[in-house]
Amino acid sequence: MSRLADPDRLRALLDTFAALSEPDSGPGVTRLAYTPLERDAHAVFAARLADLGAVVRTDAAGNTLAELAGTDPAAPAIGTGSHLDSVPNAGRFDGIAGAAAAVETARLIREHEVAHRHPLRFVVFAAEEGARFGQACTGSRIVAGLTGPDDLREKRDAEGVSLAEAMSAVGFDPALVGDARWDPADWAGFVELHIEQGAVLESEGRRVGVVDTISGSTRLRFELTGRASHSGGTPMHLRADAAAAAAEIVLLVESVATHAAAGGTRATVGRIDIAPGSITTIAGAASLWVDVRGLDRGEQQRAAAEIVERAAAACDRRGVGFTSHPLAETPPVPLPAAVRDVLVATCADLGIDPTVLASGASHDAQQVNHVTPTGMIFVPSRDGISHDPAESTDIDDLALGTTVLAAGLLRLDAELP
Ligand code: HGY
Ligand code: MN
Ligand code: MN
Repeated sequence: MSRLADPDRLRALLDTFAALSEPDSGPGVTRLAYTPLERDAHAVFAARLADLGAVVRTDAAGNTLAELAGTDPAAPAIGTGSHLDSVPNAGRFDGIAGAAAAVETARLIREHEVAHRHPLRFVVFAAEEGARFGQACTGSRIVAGLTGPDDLREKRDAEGVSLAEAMSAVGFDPALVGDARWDPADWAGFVELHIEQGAVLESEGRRVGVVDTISGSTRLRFELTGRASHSGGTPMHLRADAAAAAAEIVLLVESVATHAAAGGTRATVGRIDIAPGSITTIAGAASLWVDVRGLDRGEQQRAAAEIVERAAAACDRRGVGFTSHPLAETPPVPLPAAVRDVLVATCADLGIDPTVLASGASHDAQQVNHVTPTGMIFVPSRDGISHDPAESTDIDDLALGTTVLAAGLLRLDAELP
């Protein structure tokens, strides 16, 4: 299959997905997990694959799977895909790039009538982003057996809607998600294409990356209870200021990660809620959401524990109440060399010199790897920006990455049992 993936088709499909965004939600794309818009995006994906002759189904978790039969119906499947939900005010490429690449790969294989022994499955996972409920990769965690009905009731969004209620609202019964679990015997391998969401490829002048490890993440919510009182009448030494405590915690989170022993530890407070939020009232309450990432599991957990310990001490010193609430815990995942090496060799066949690198972001691939050997292809993110409307990837780079994906799947088809 000599022809490169078609940039114009990829651009048109990206535009179609990007148009599915919450009205009046501000700049960029807002298509949150388990919303009607996410379902609309899955419907577009399903229709494109059905037009190519794939057999399409939606599972009990809301994941969409499209299958092109291979020459050996008894063979396990090889898959590719990503996600179509977004963070608020996201860019046009996170997740969408991998879904569009999957559609284009299916098209190339069908148009060129390329024979393949294994069934090929093209998948978009539901609810990959943790932005709404805290837990990332819900759809892929469900297929990996890592999230079950009980987990879905406890996780809630900012409006208090549980994951289970959100699933029900778009037609899925959370009690049945066990039906979506994948059988490892039914799979031979999986590859996800994704934008890098960092600046390593761009800084090295490389157009394709192959991922060797995917960061883990520990996510926490801190609740601070101070004493709301008059900002003029209350002397500085008589305060229990929840906002000041929150500010101190933001800086200690940054400090812990900056001084972490093992490289690859990153920690962020991306959201703070302050109450009552009045210019003339000392904050009586604050909530902080903390995201600790790591390439070394022990260091990730150590950094998270140090953050909790130092945050509690800071609040104690200020007379501010402190509670810590775990939201999600995912270990870093080294991806199997067998798939990684096939992707590197595929790049070599195509005259591409890839960078092998770690992923700072989490991905569905790290959950799928619990079921079947999984690999990841990265395409560059301009200026390393992601989770922002300015997120951008050169469409020719996406086309090149898609060509590596298609060729890589076919090489896996030839090499896997
Ligand atoms: O949060 C992440 O790393 C990914 O974008 N879900
Ligand atoms: Mn993503
Ligand atoms: Mn993301």
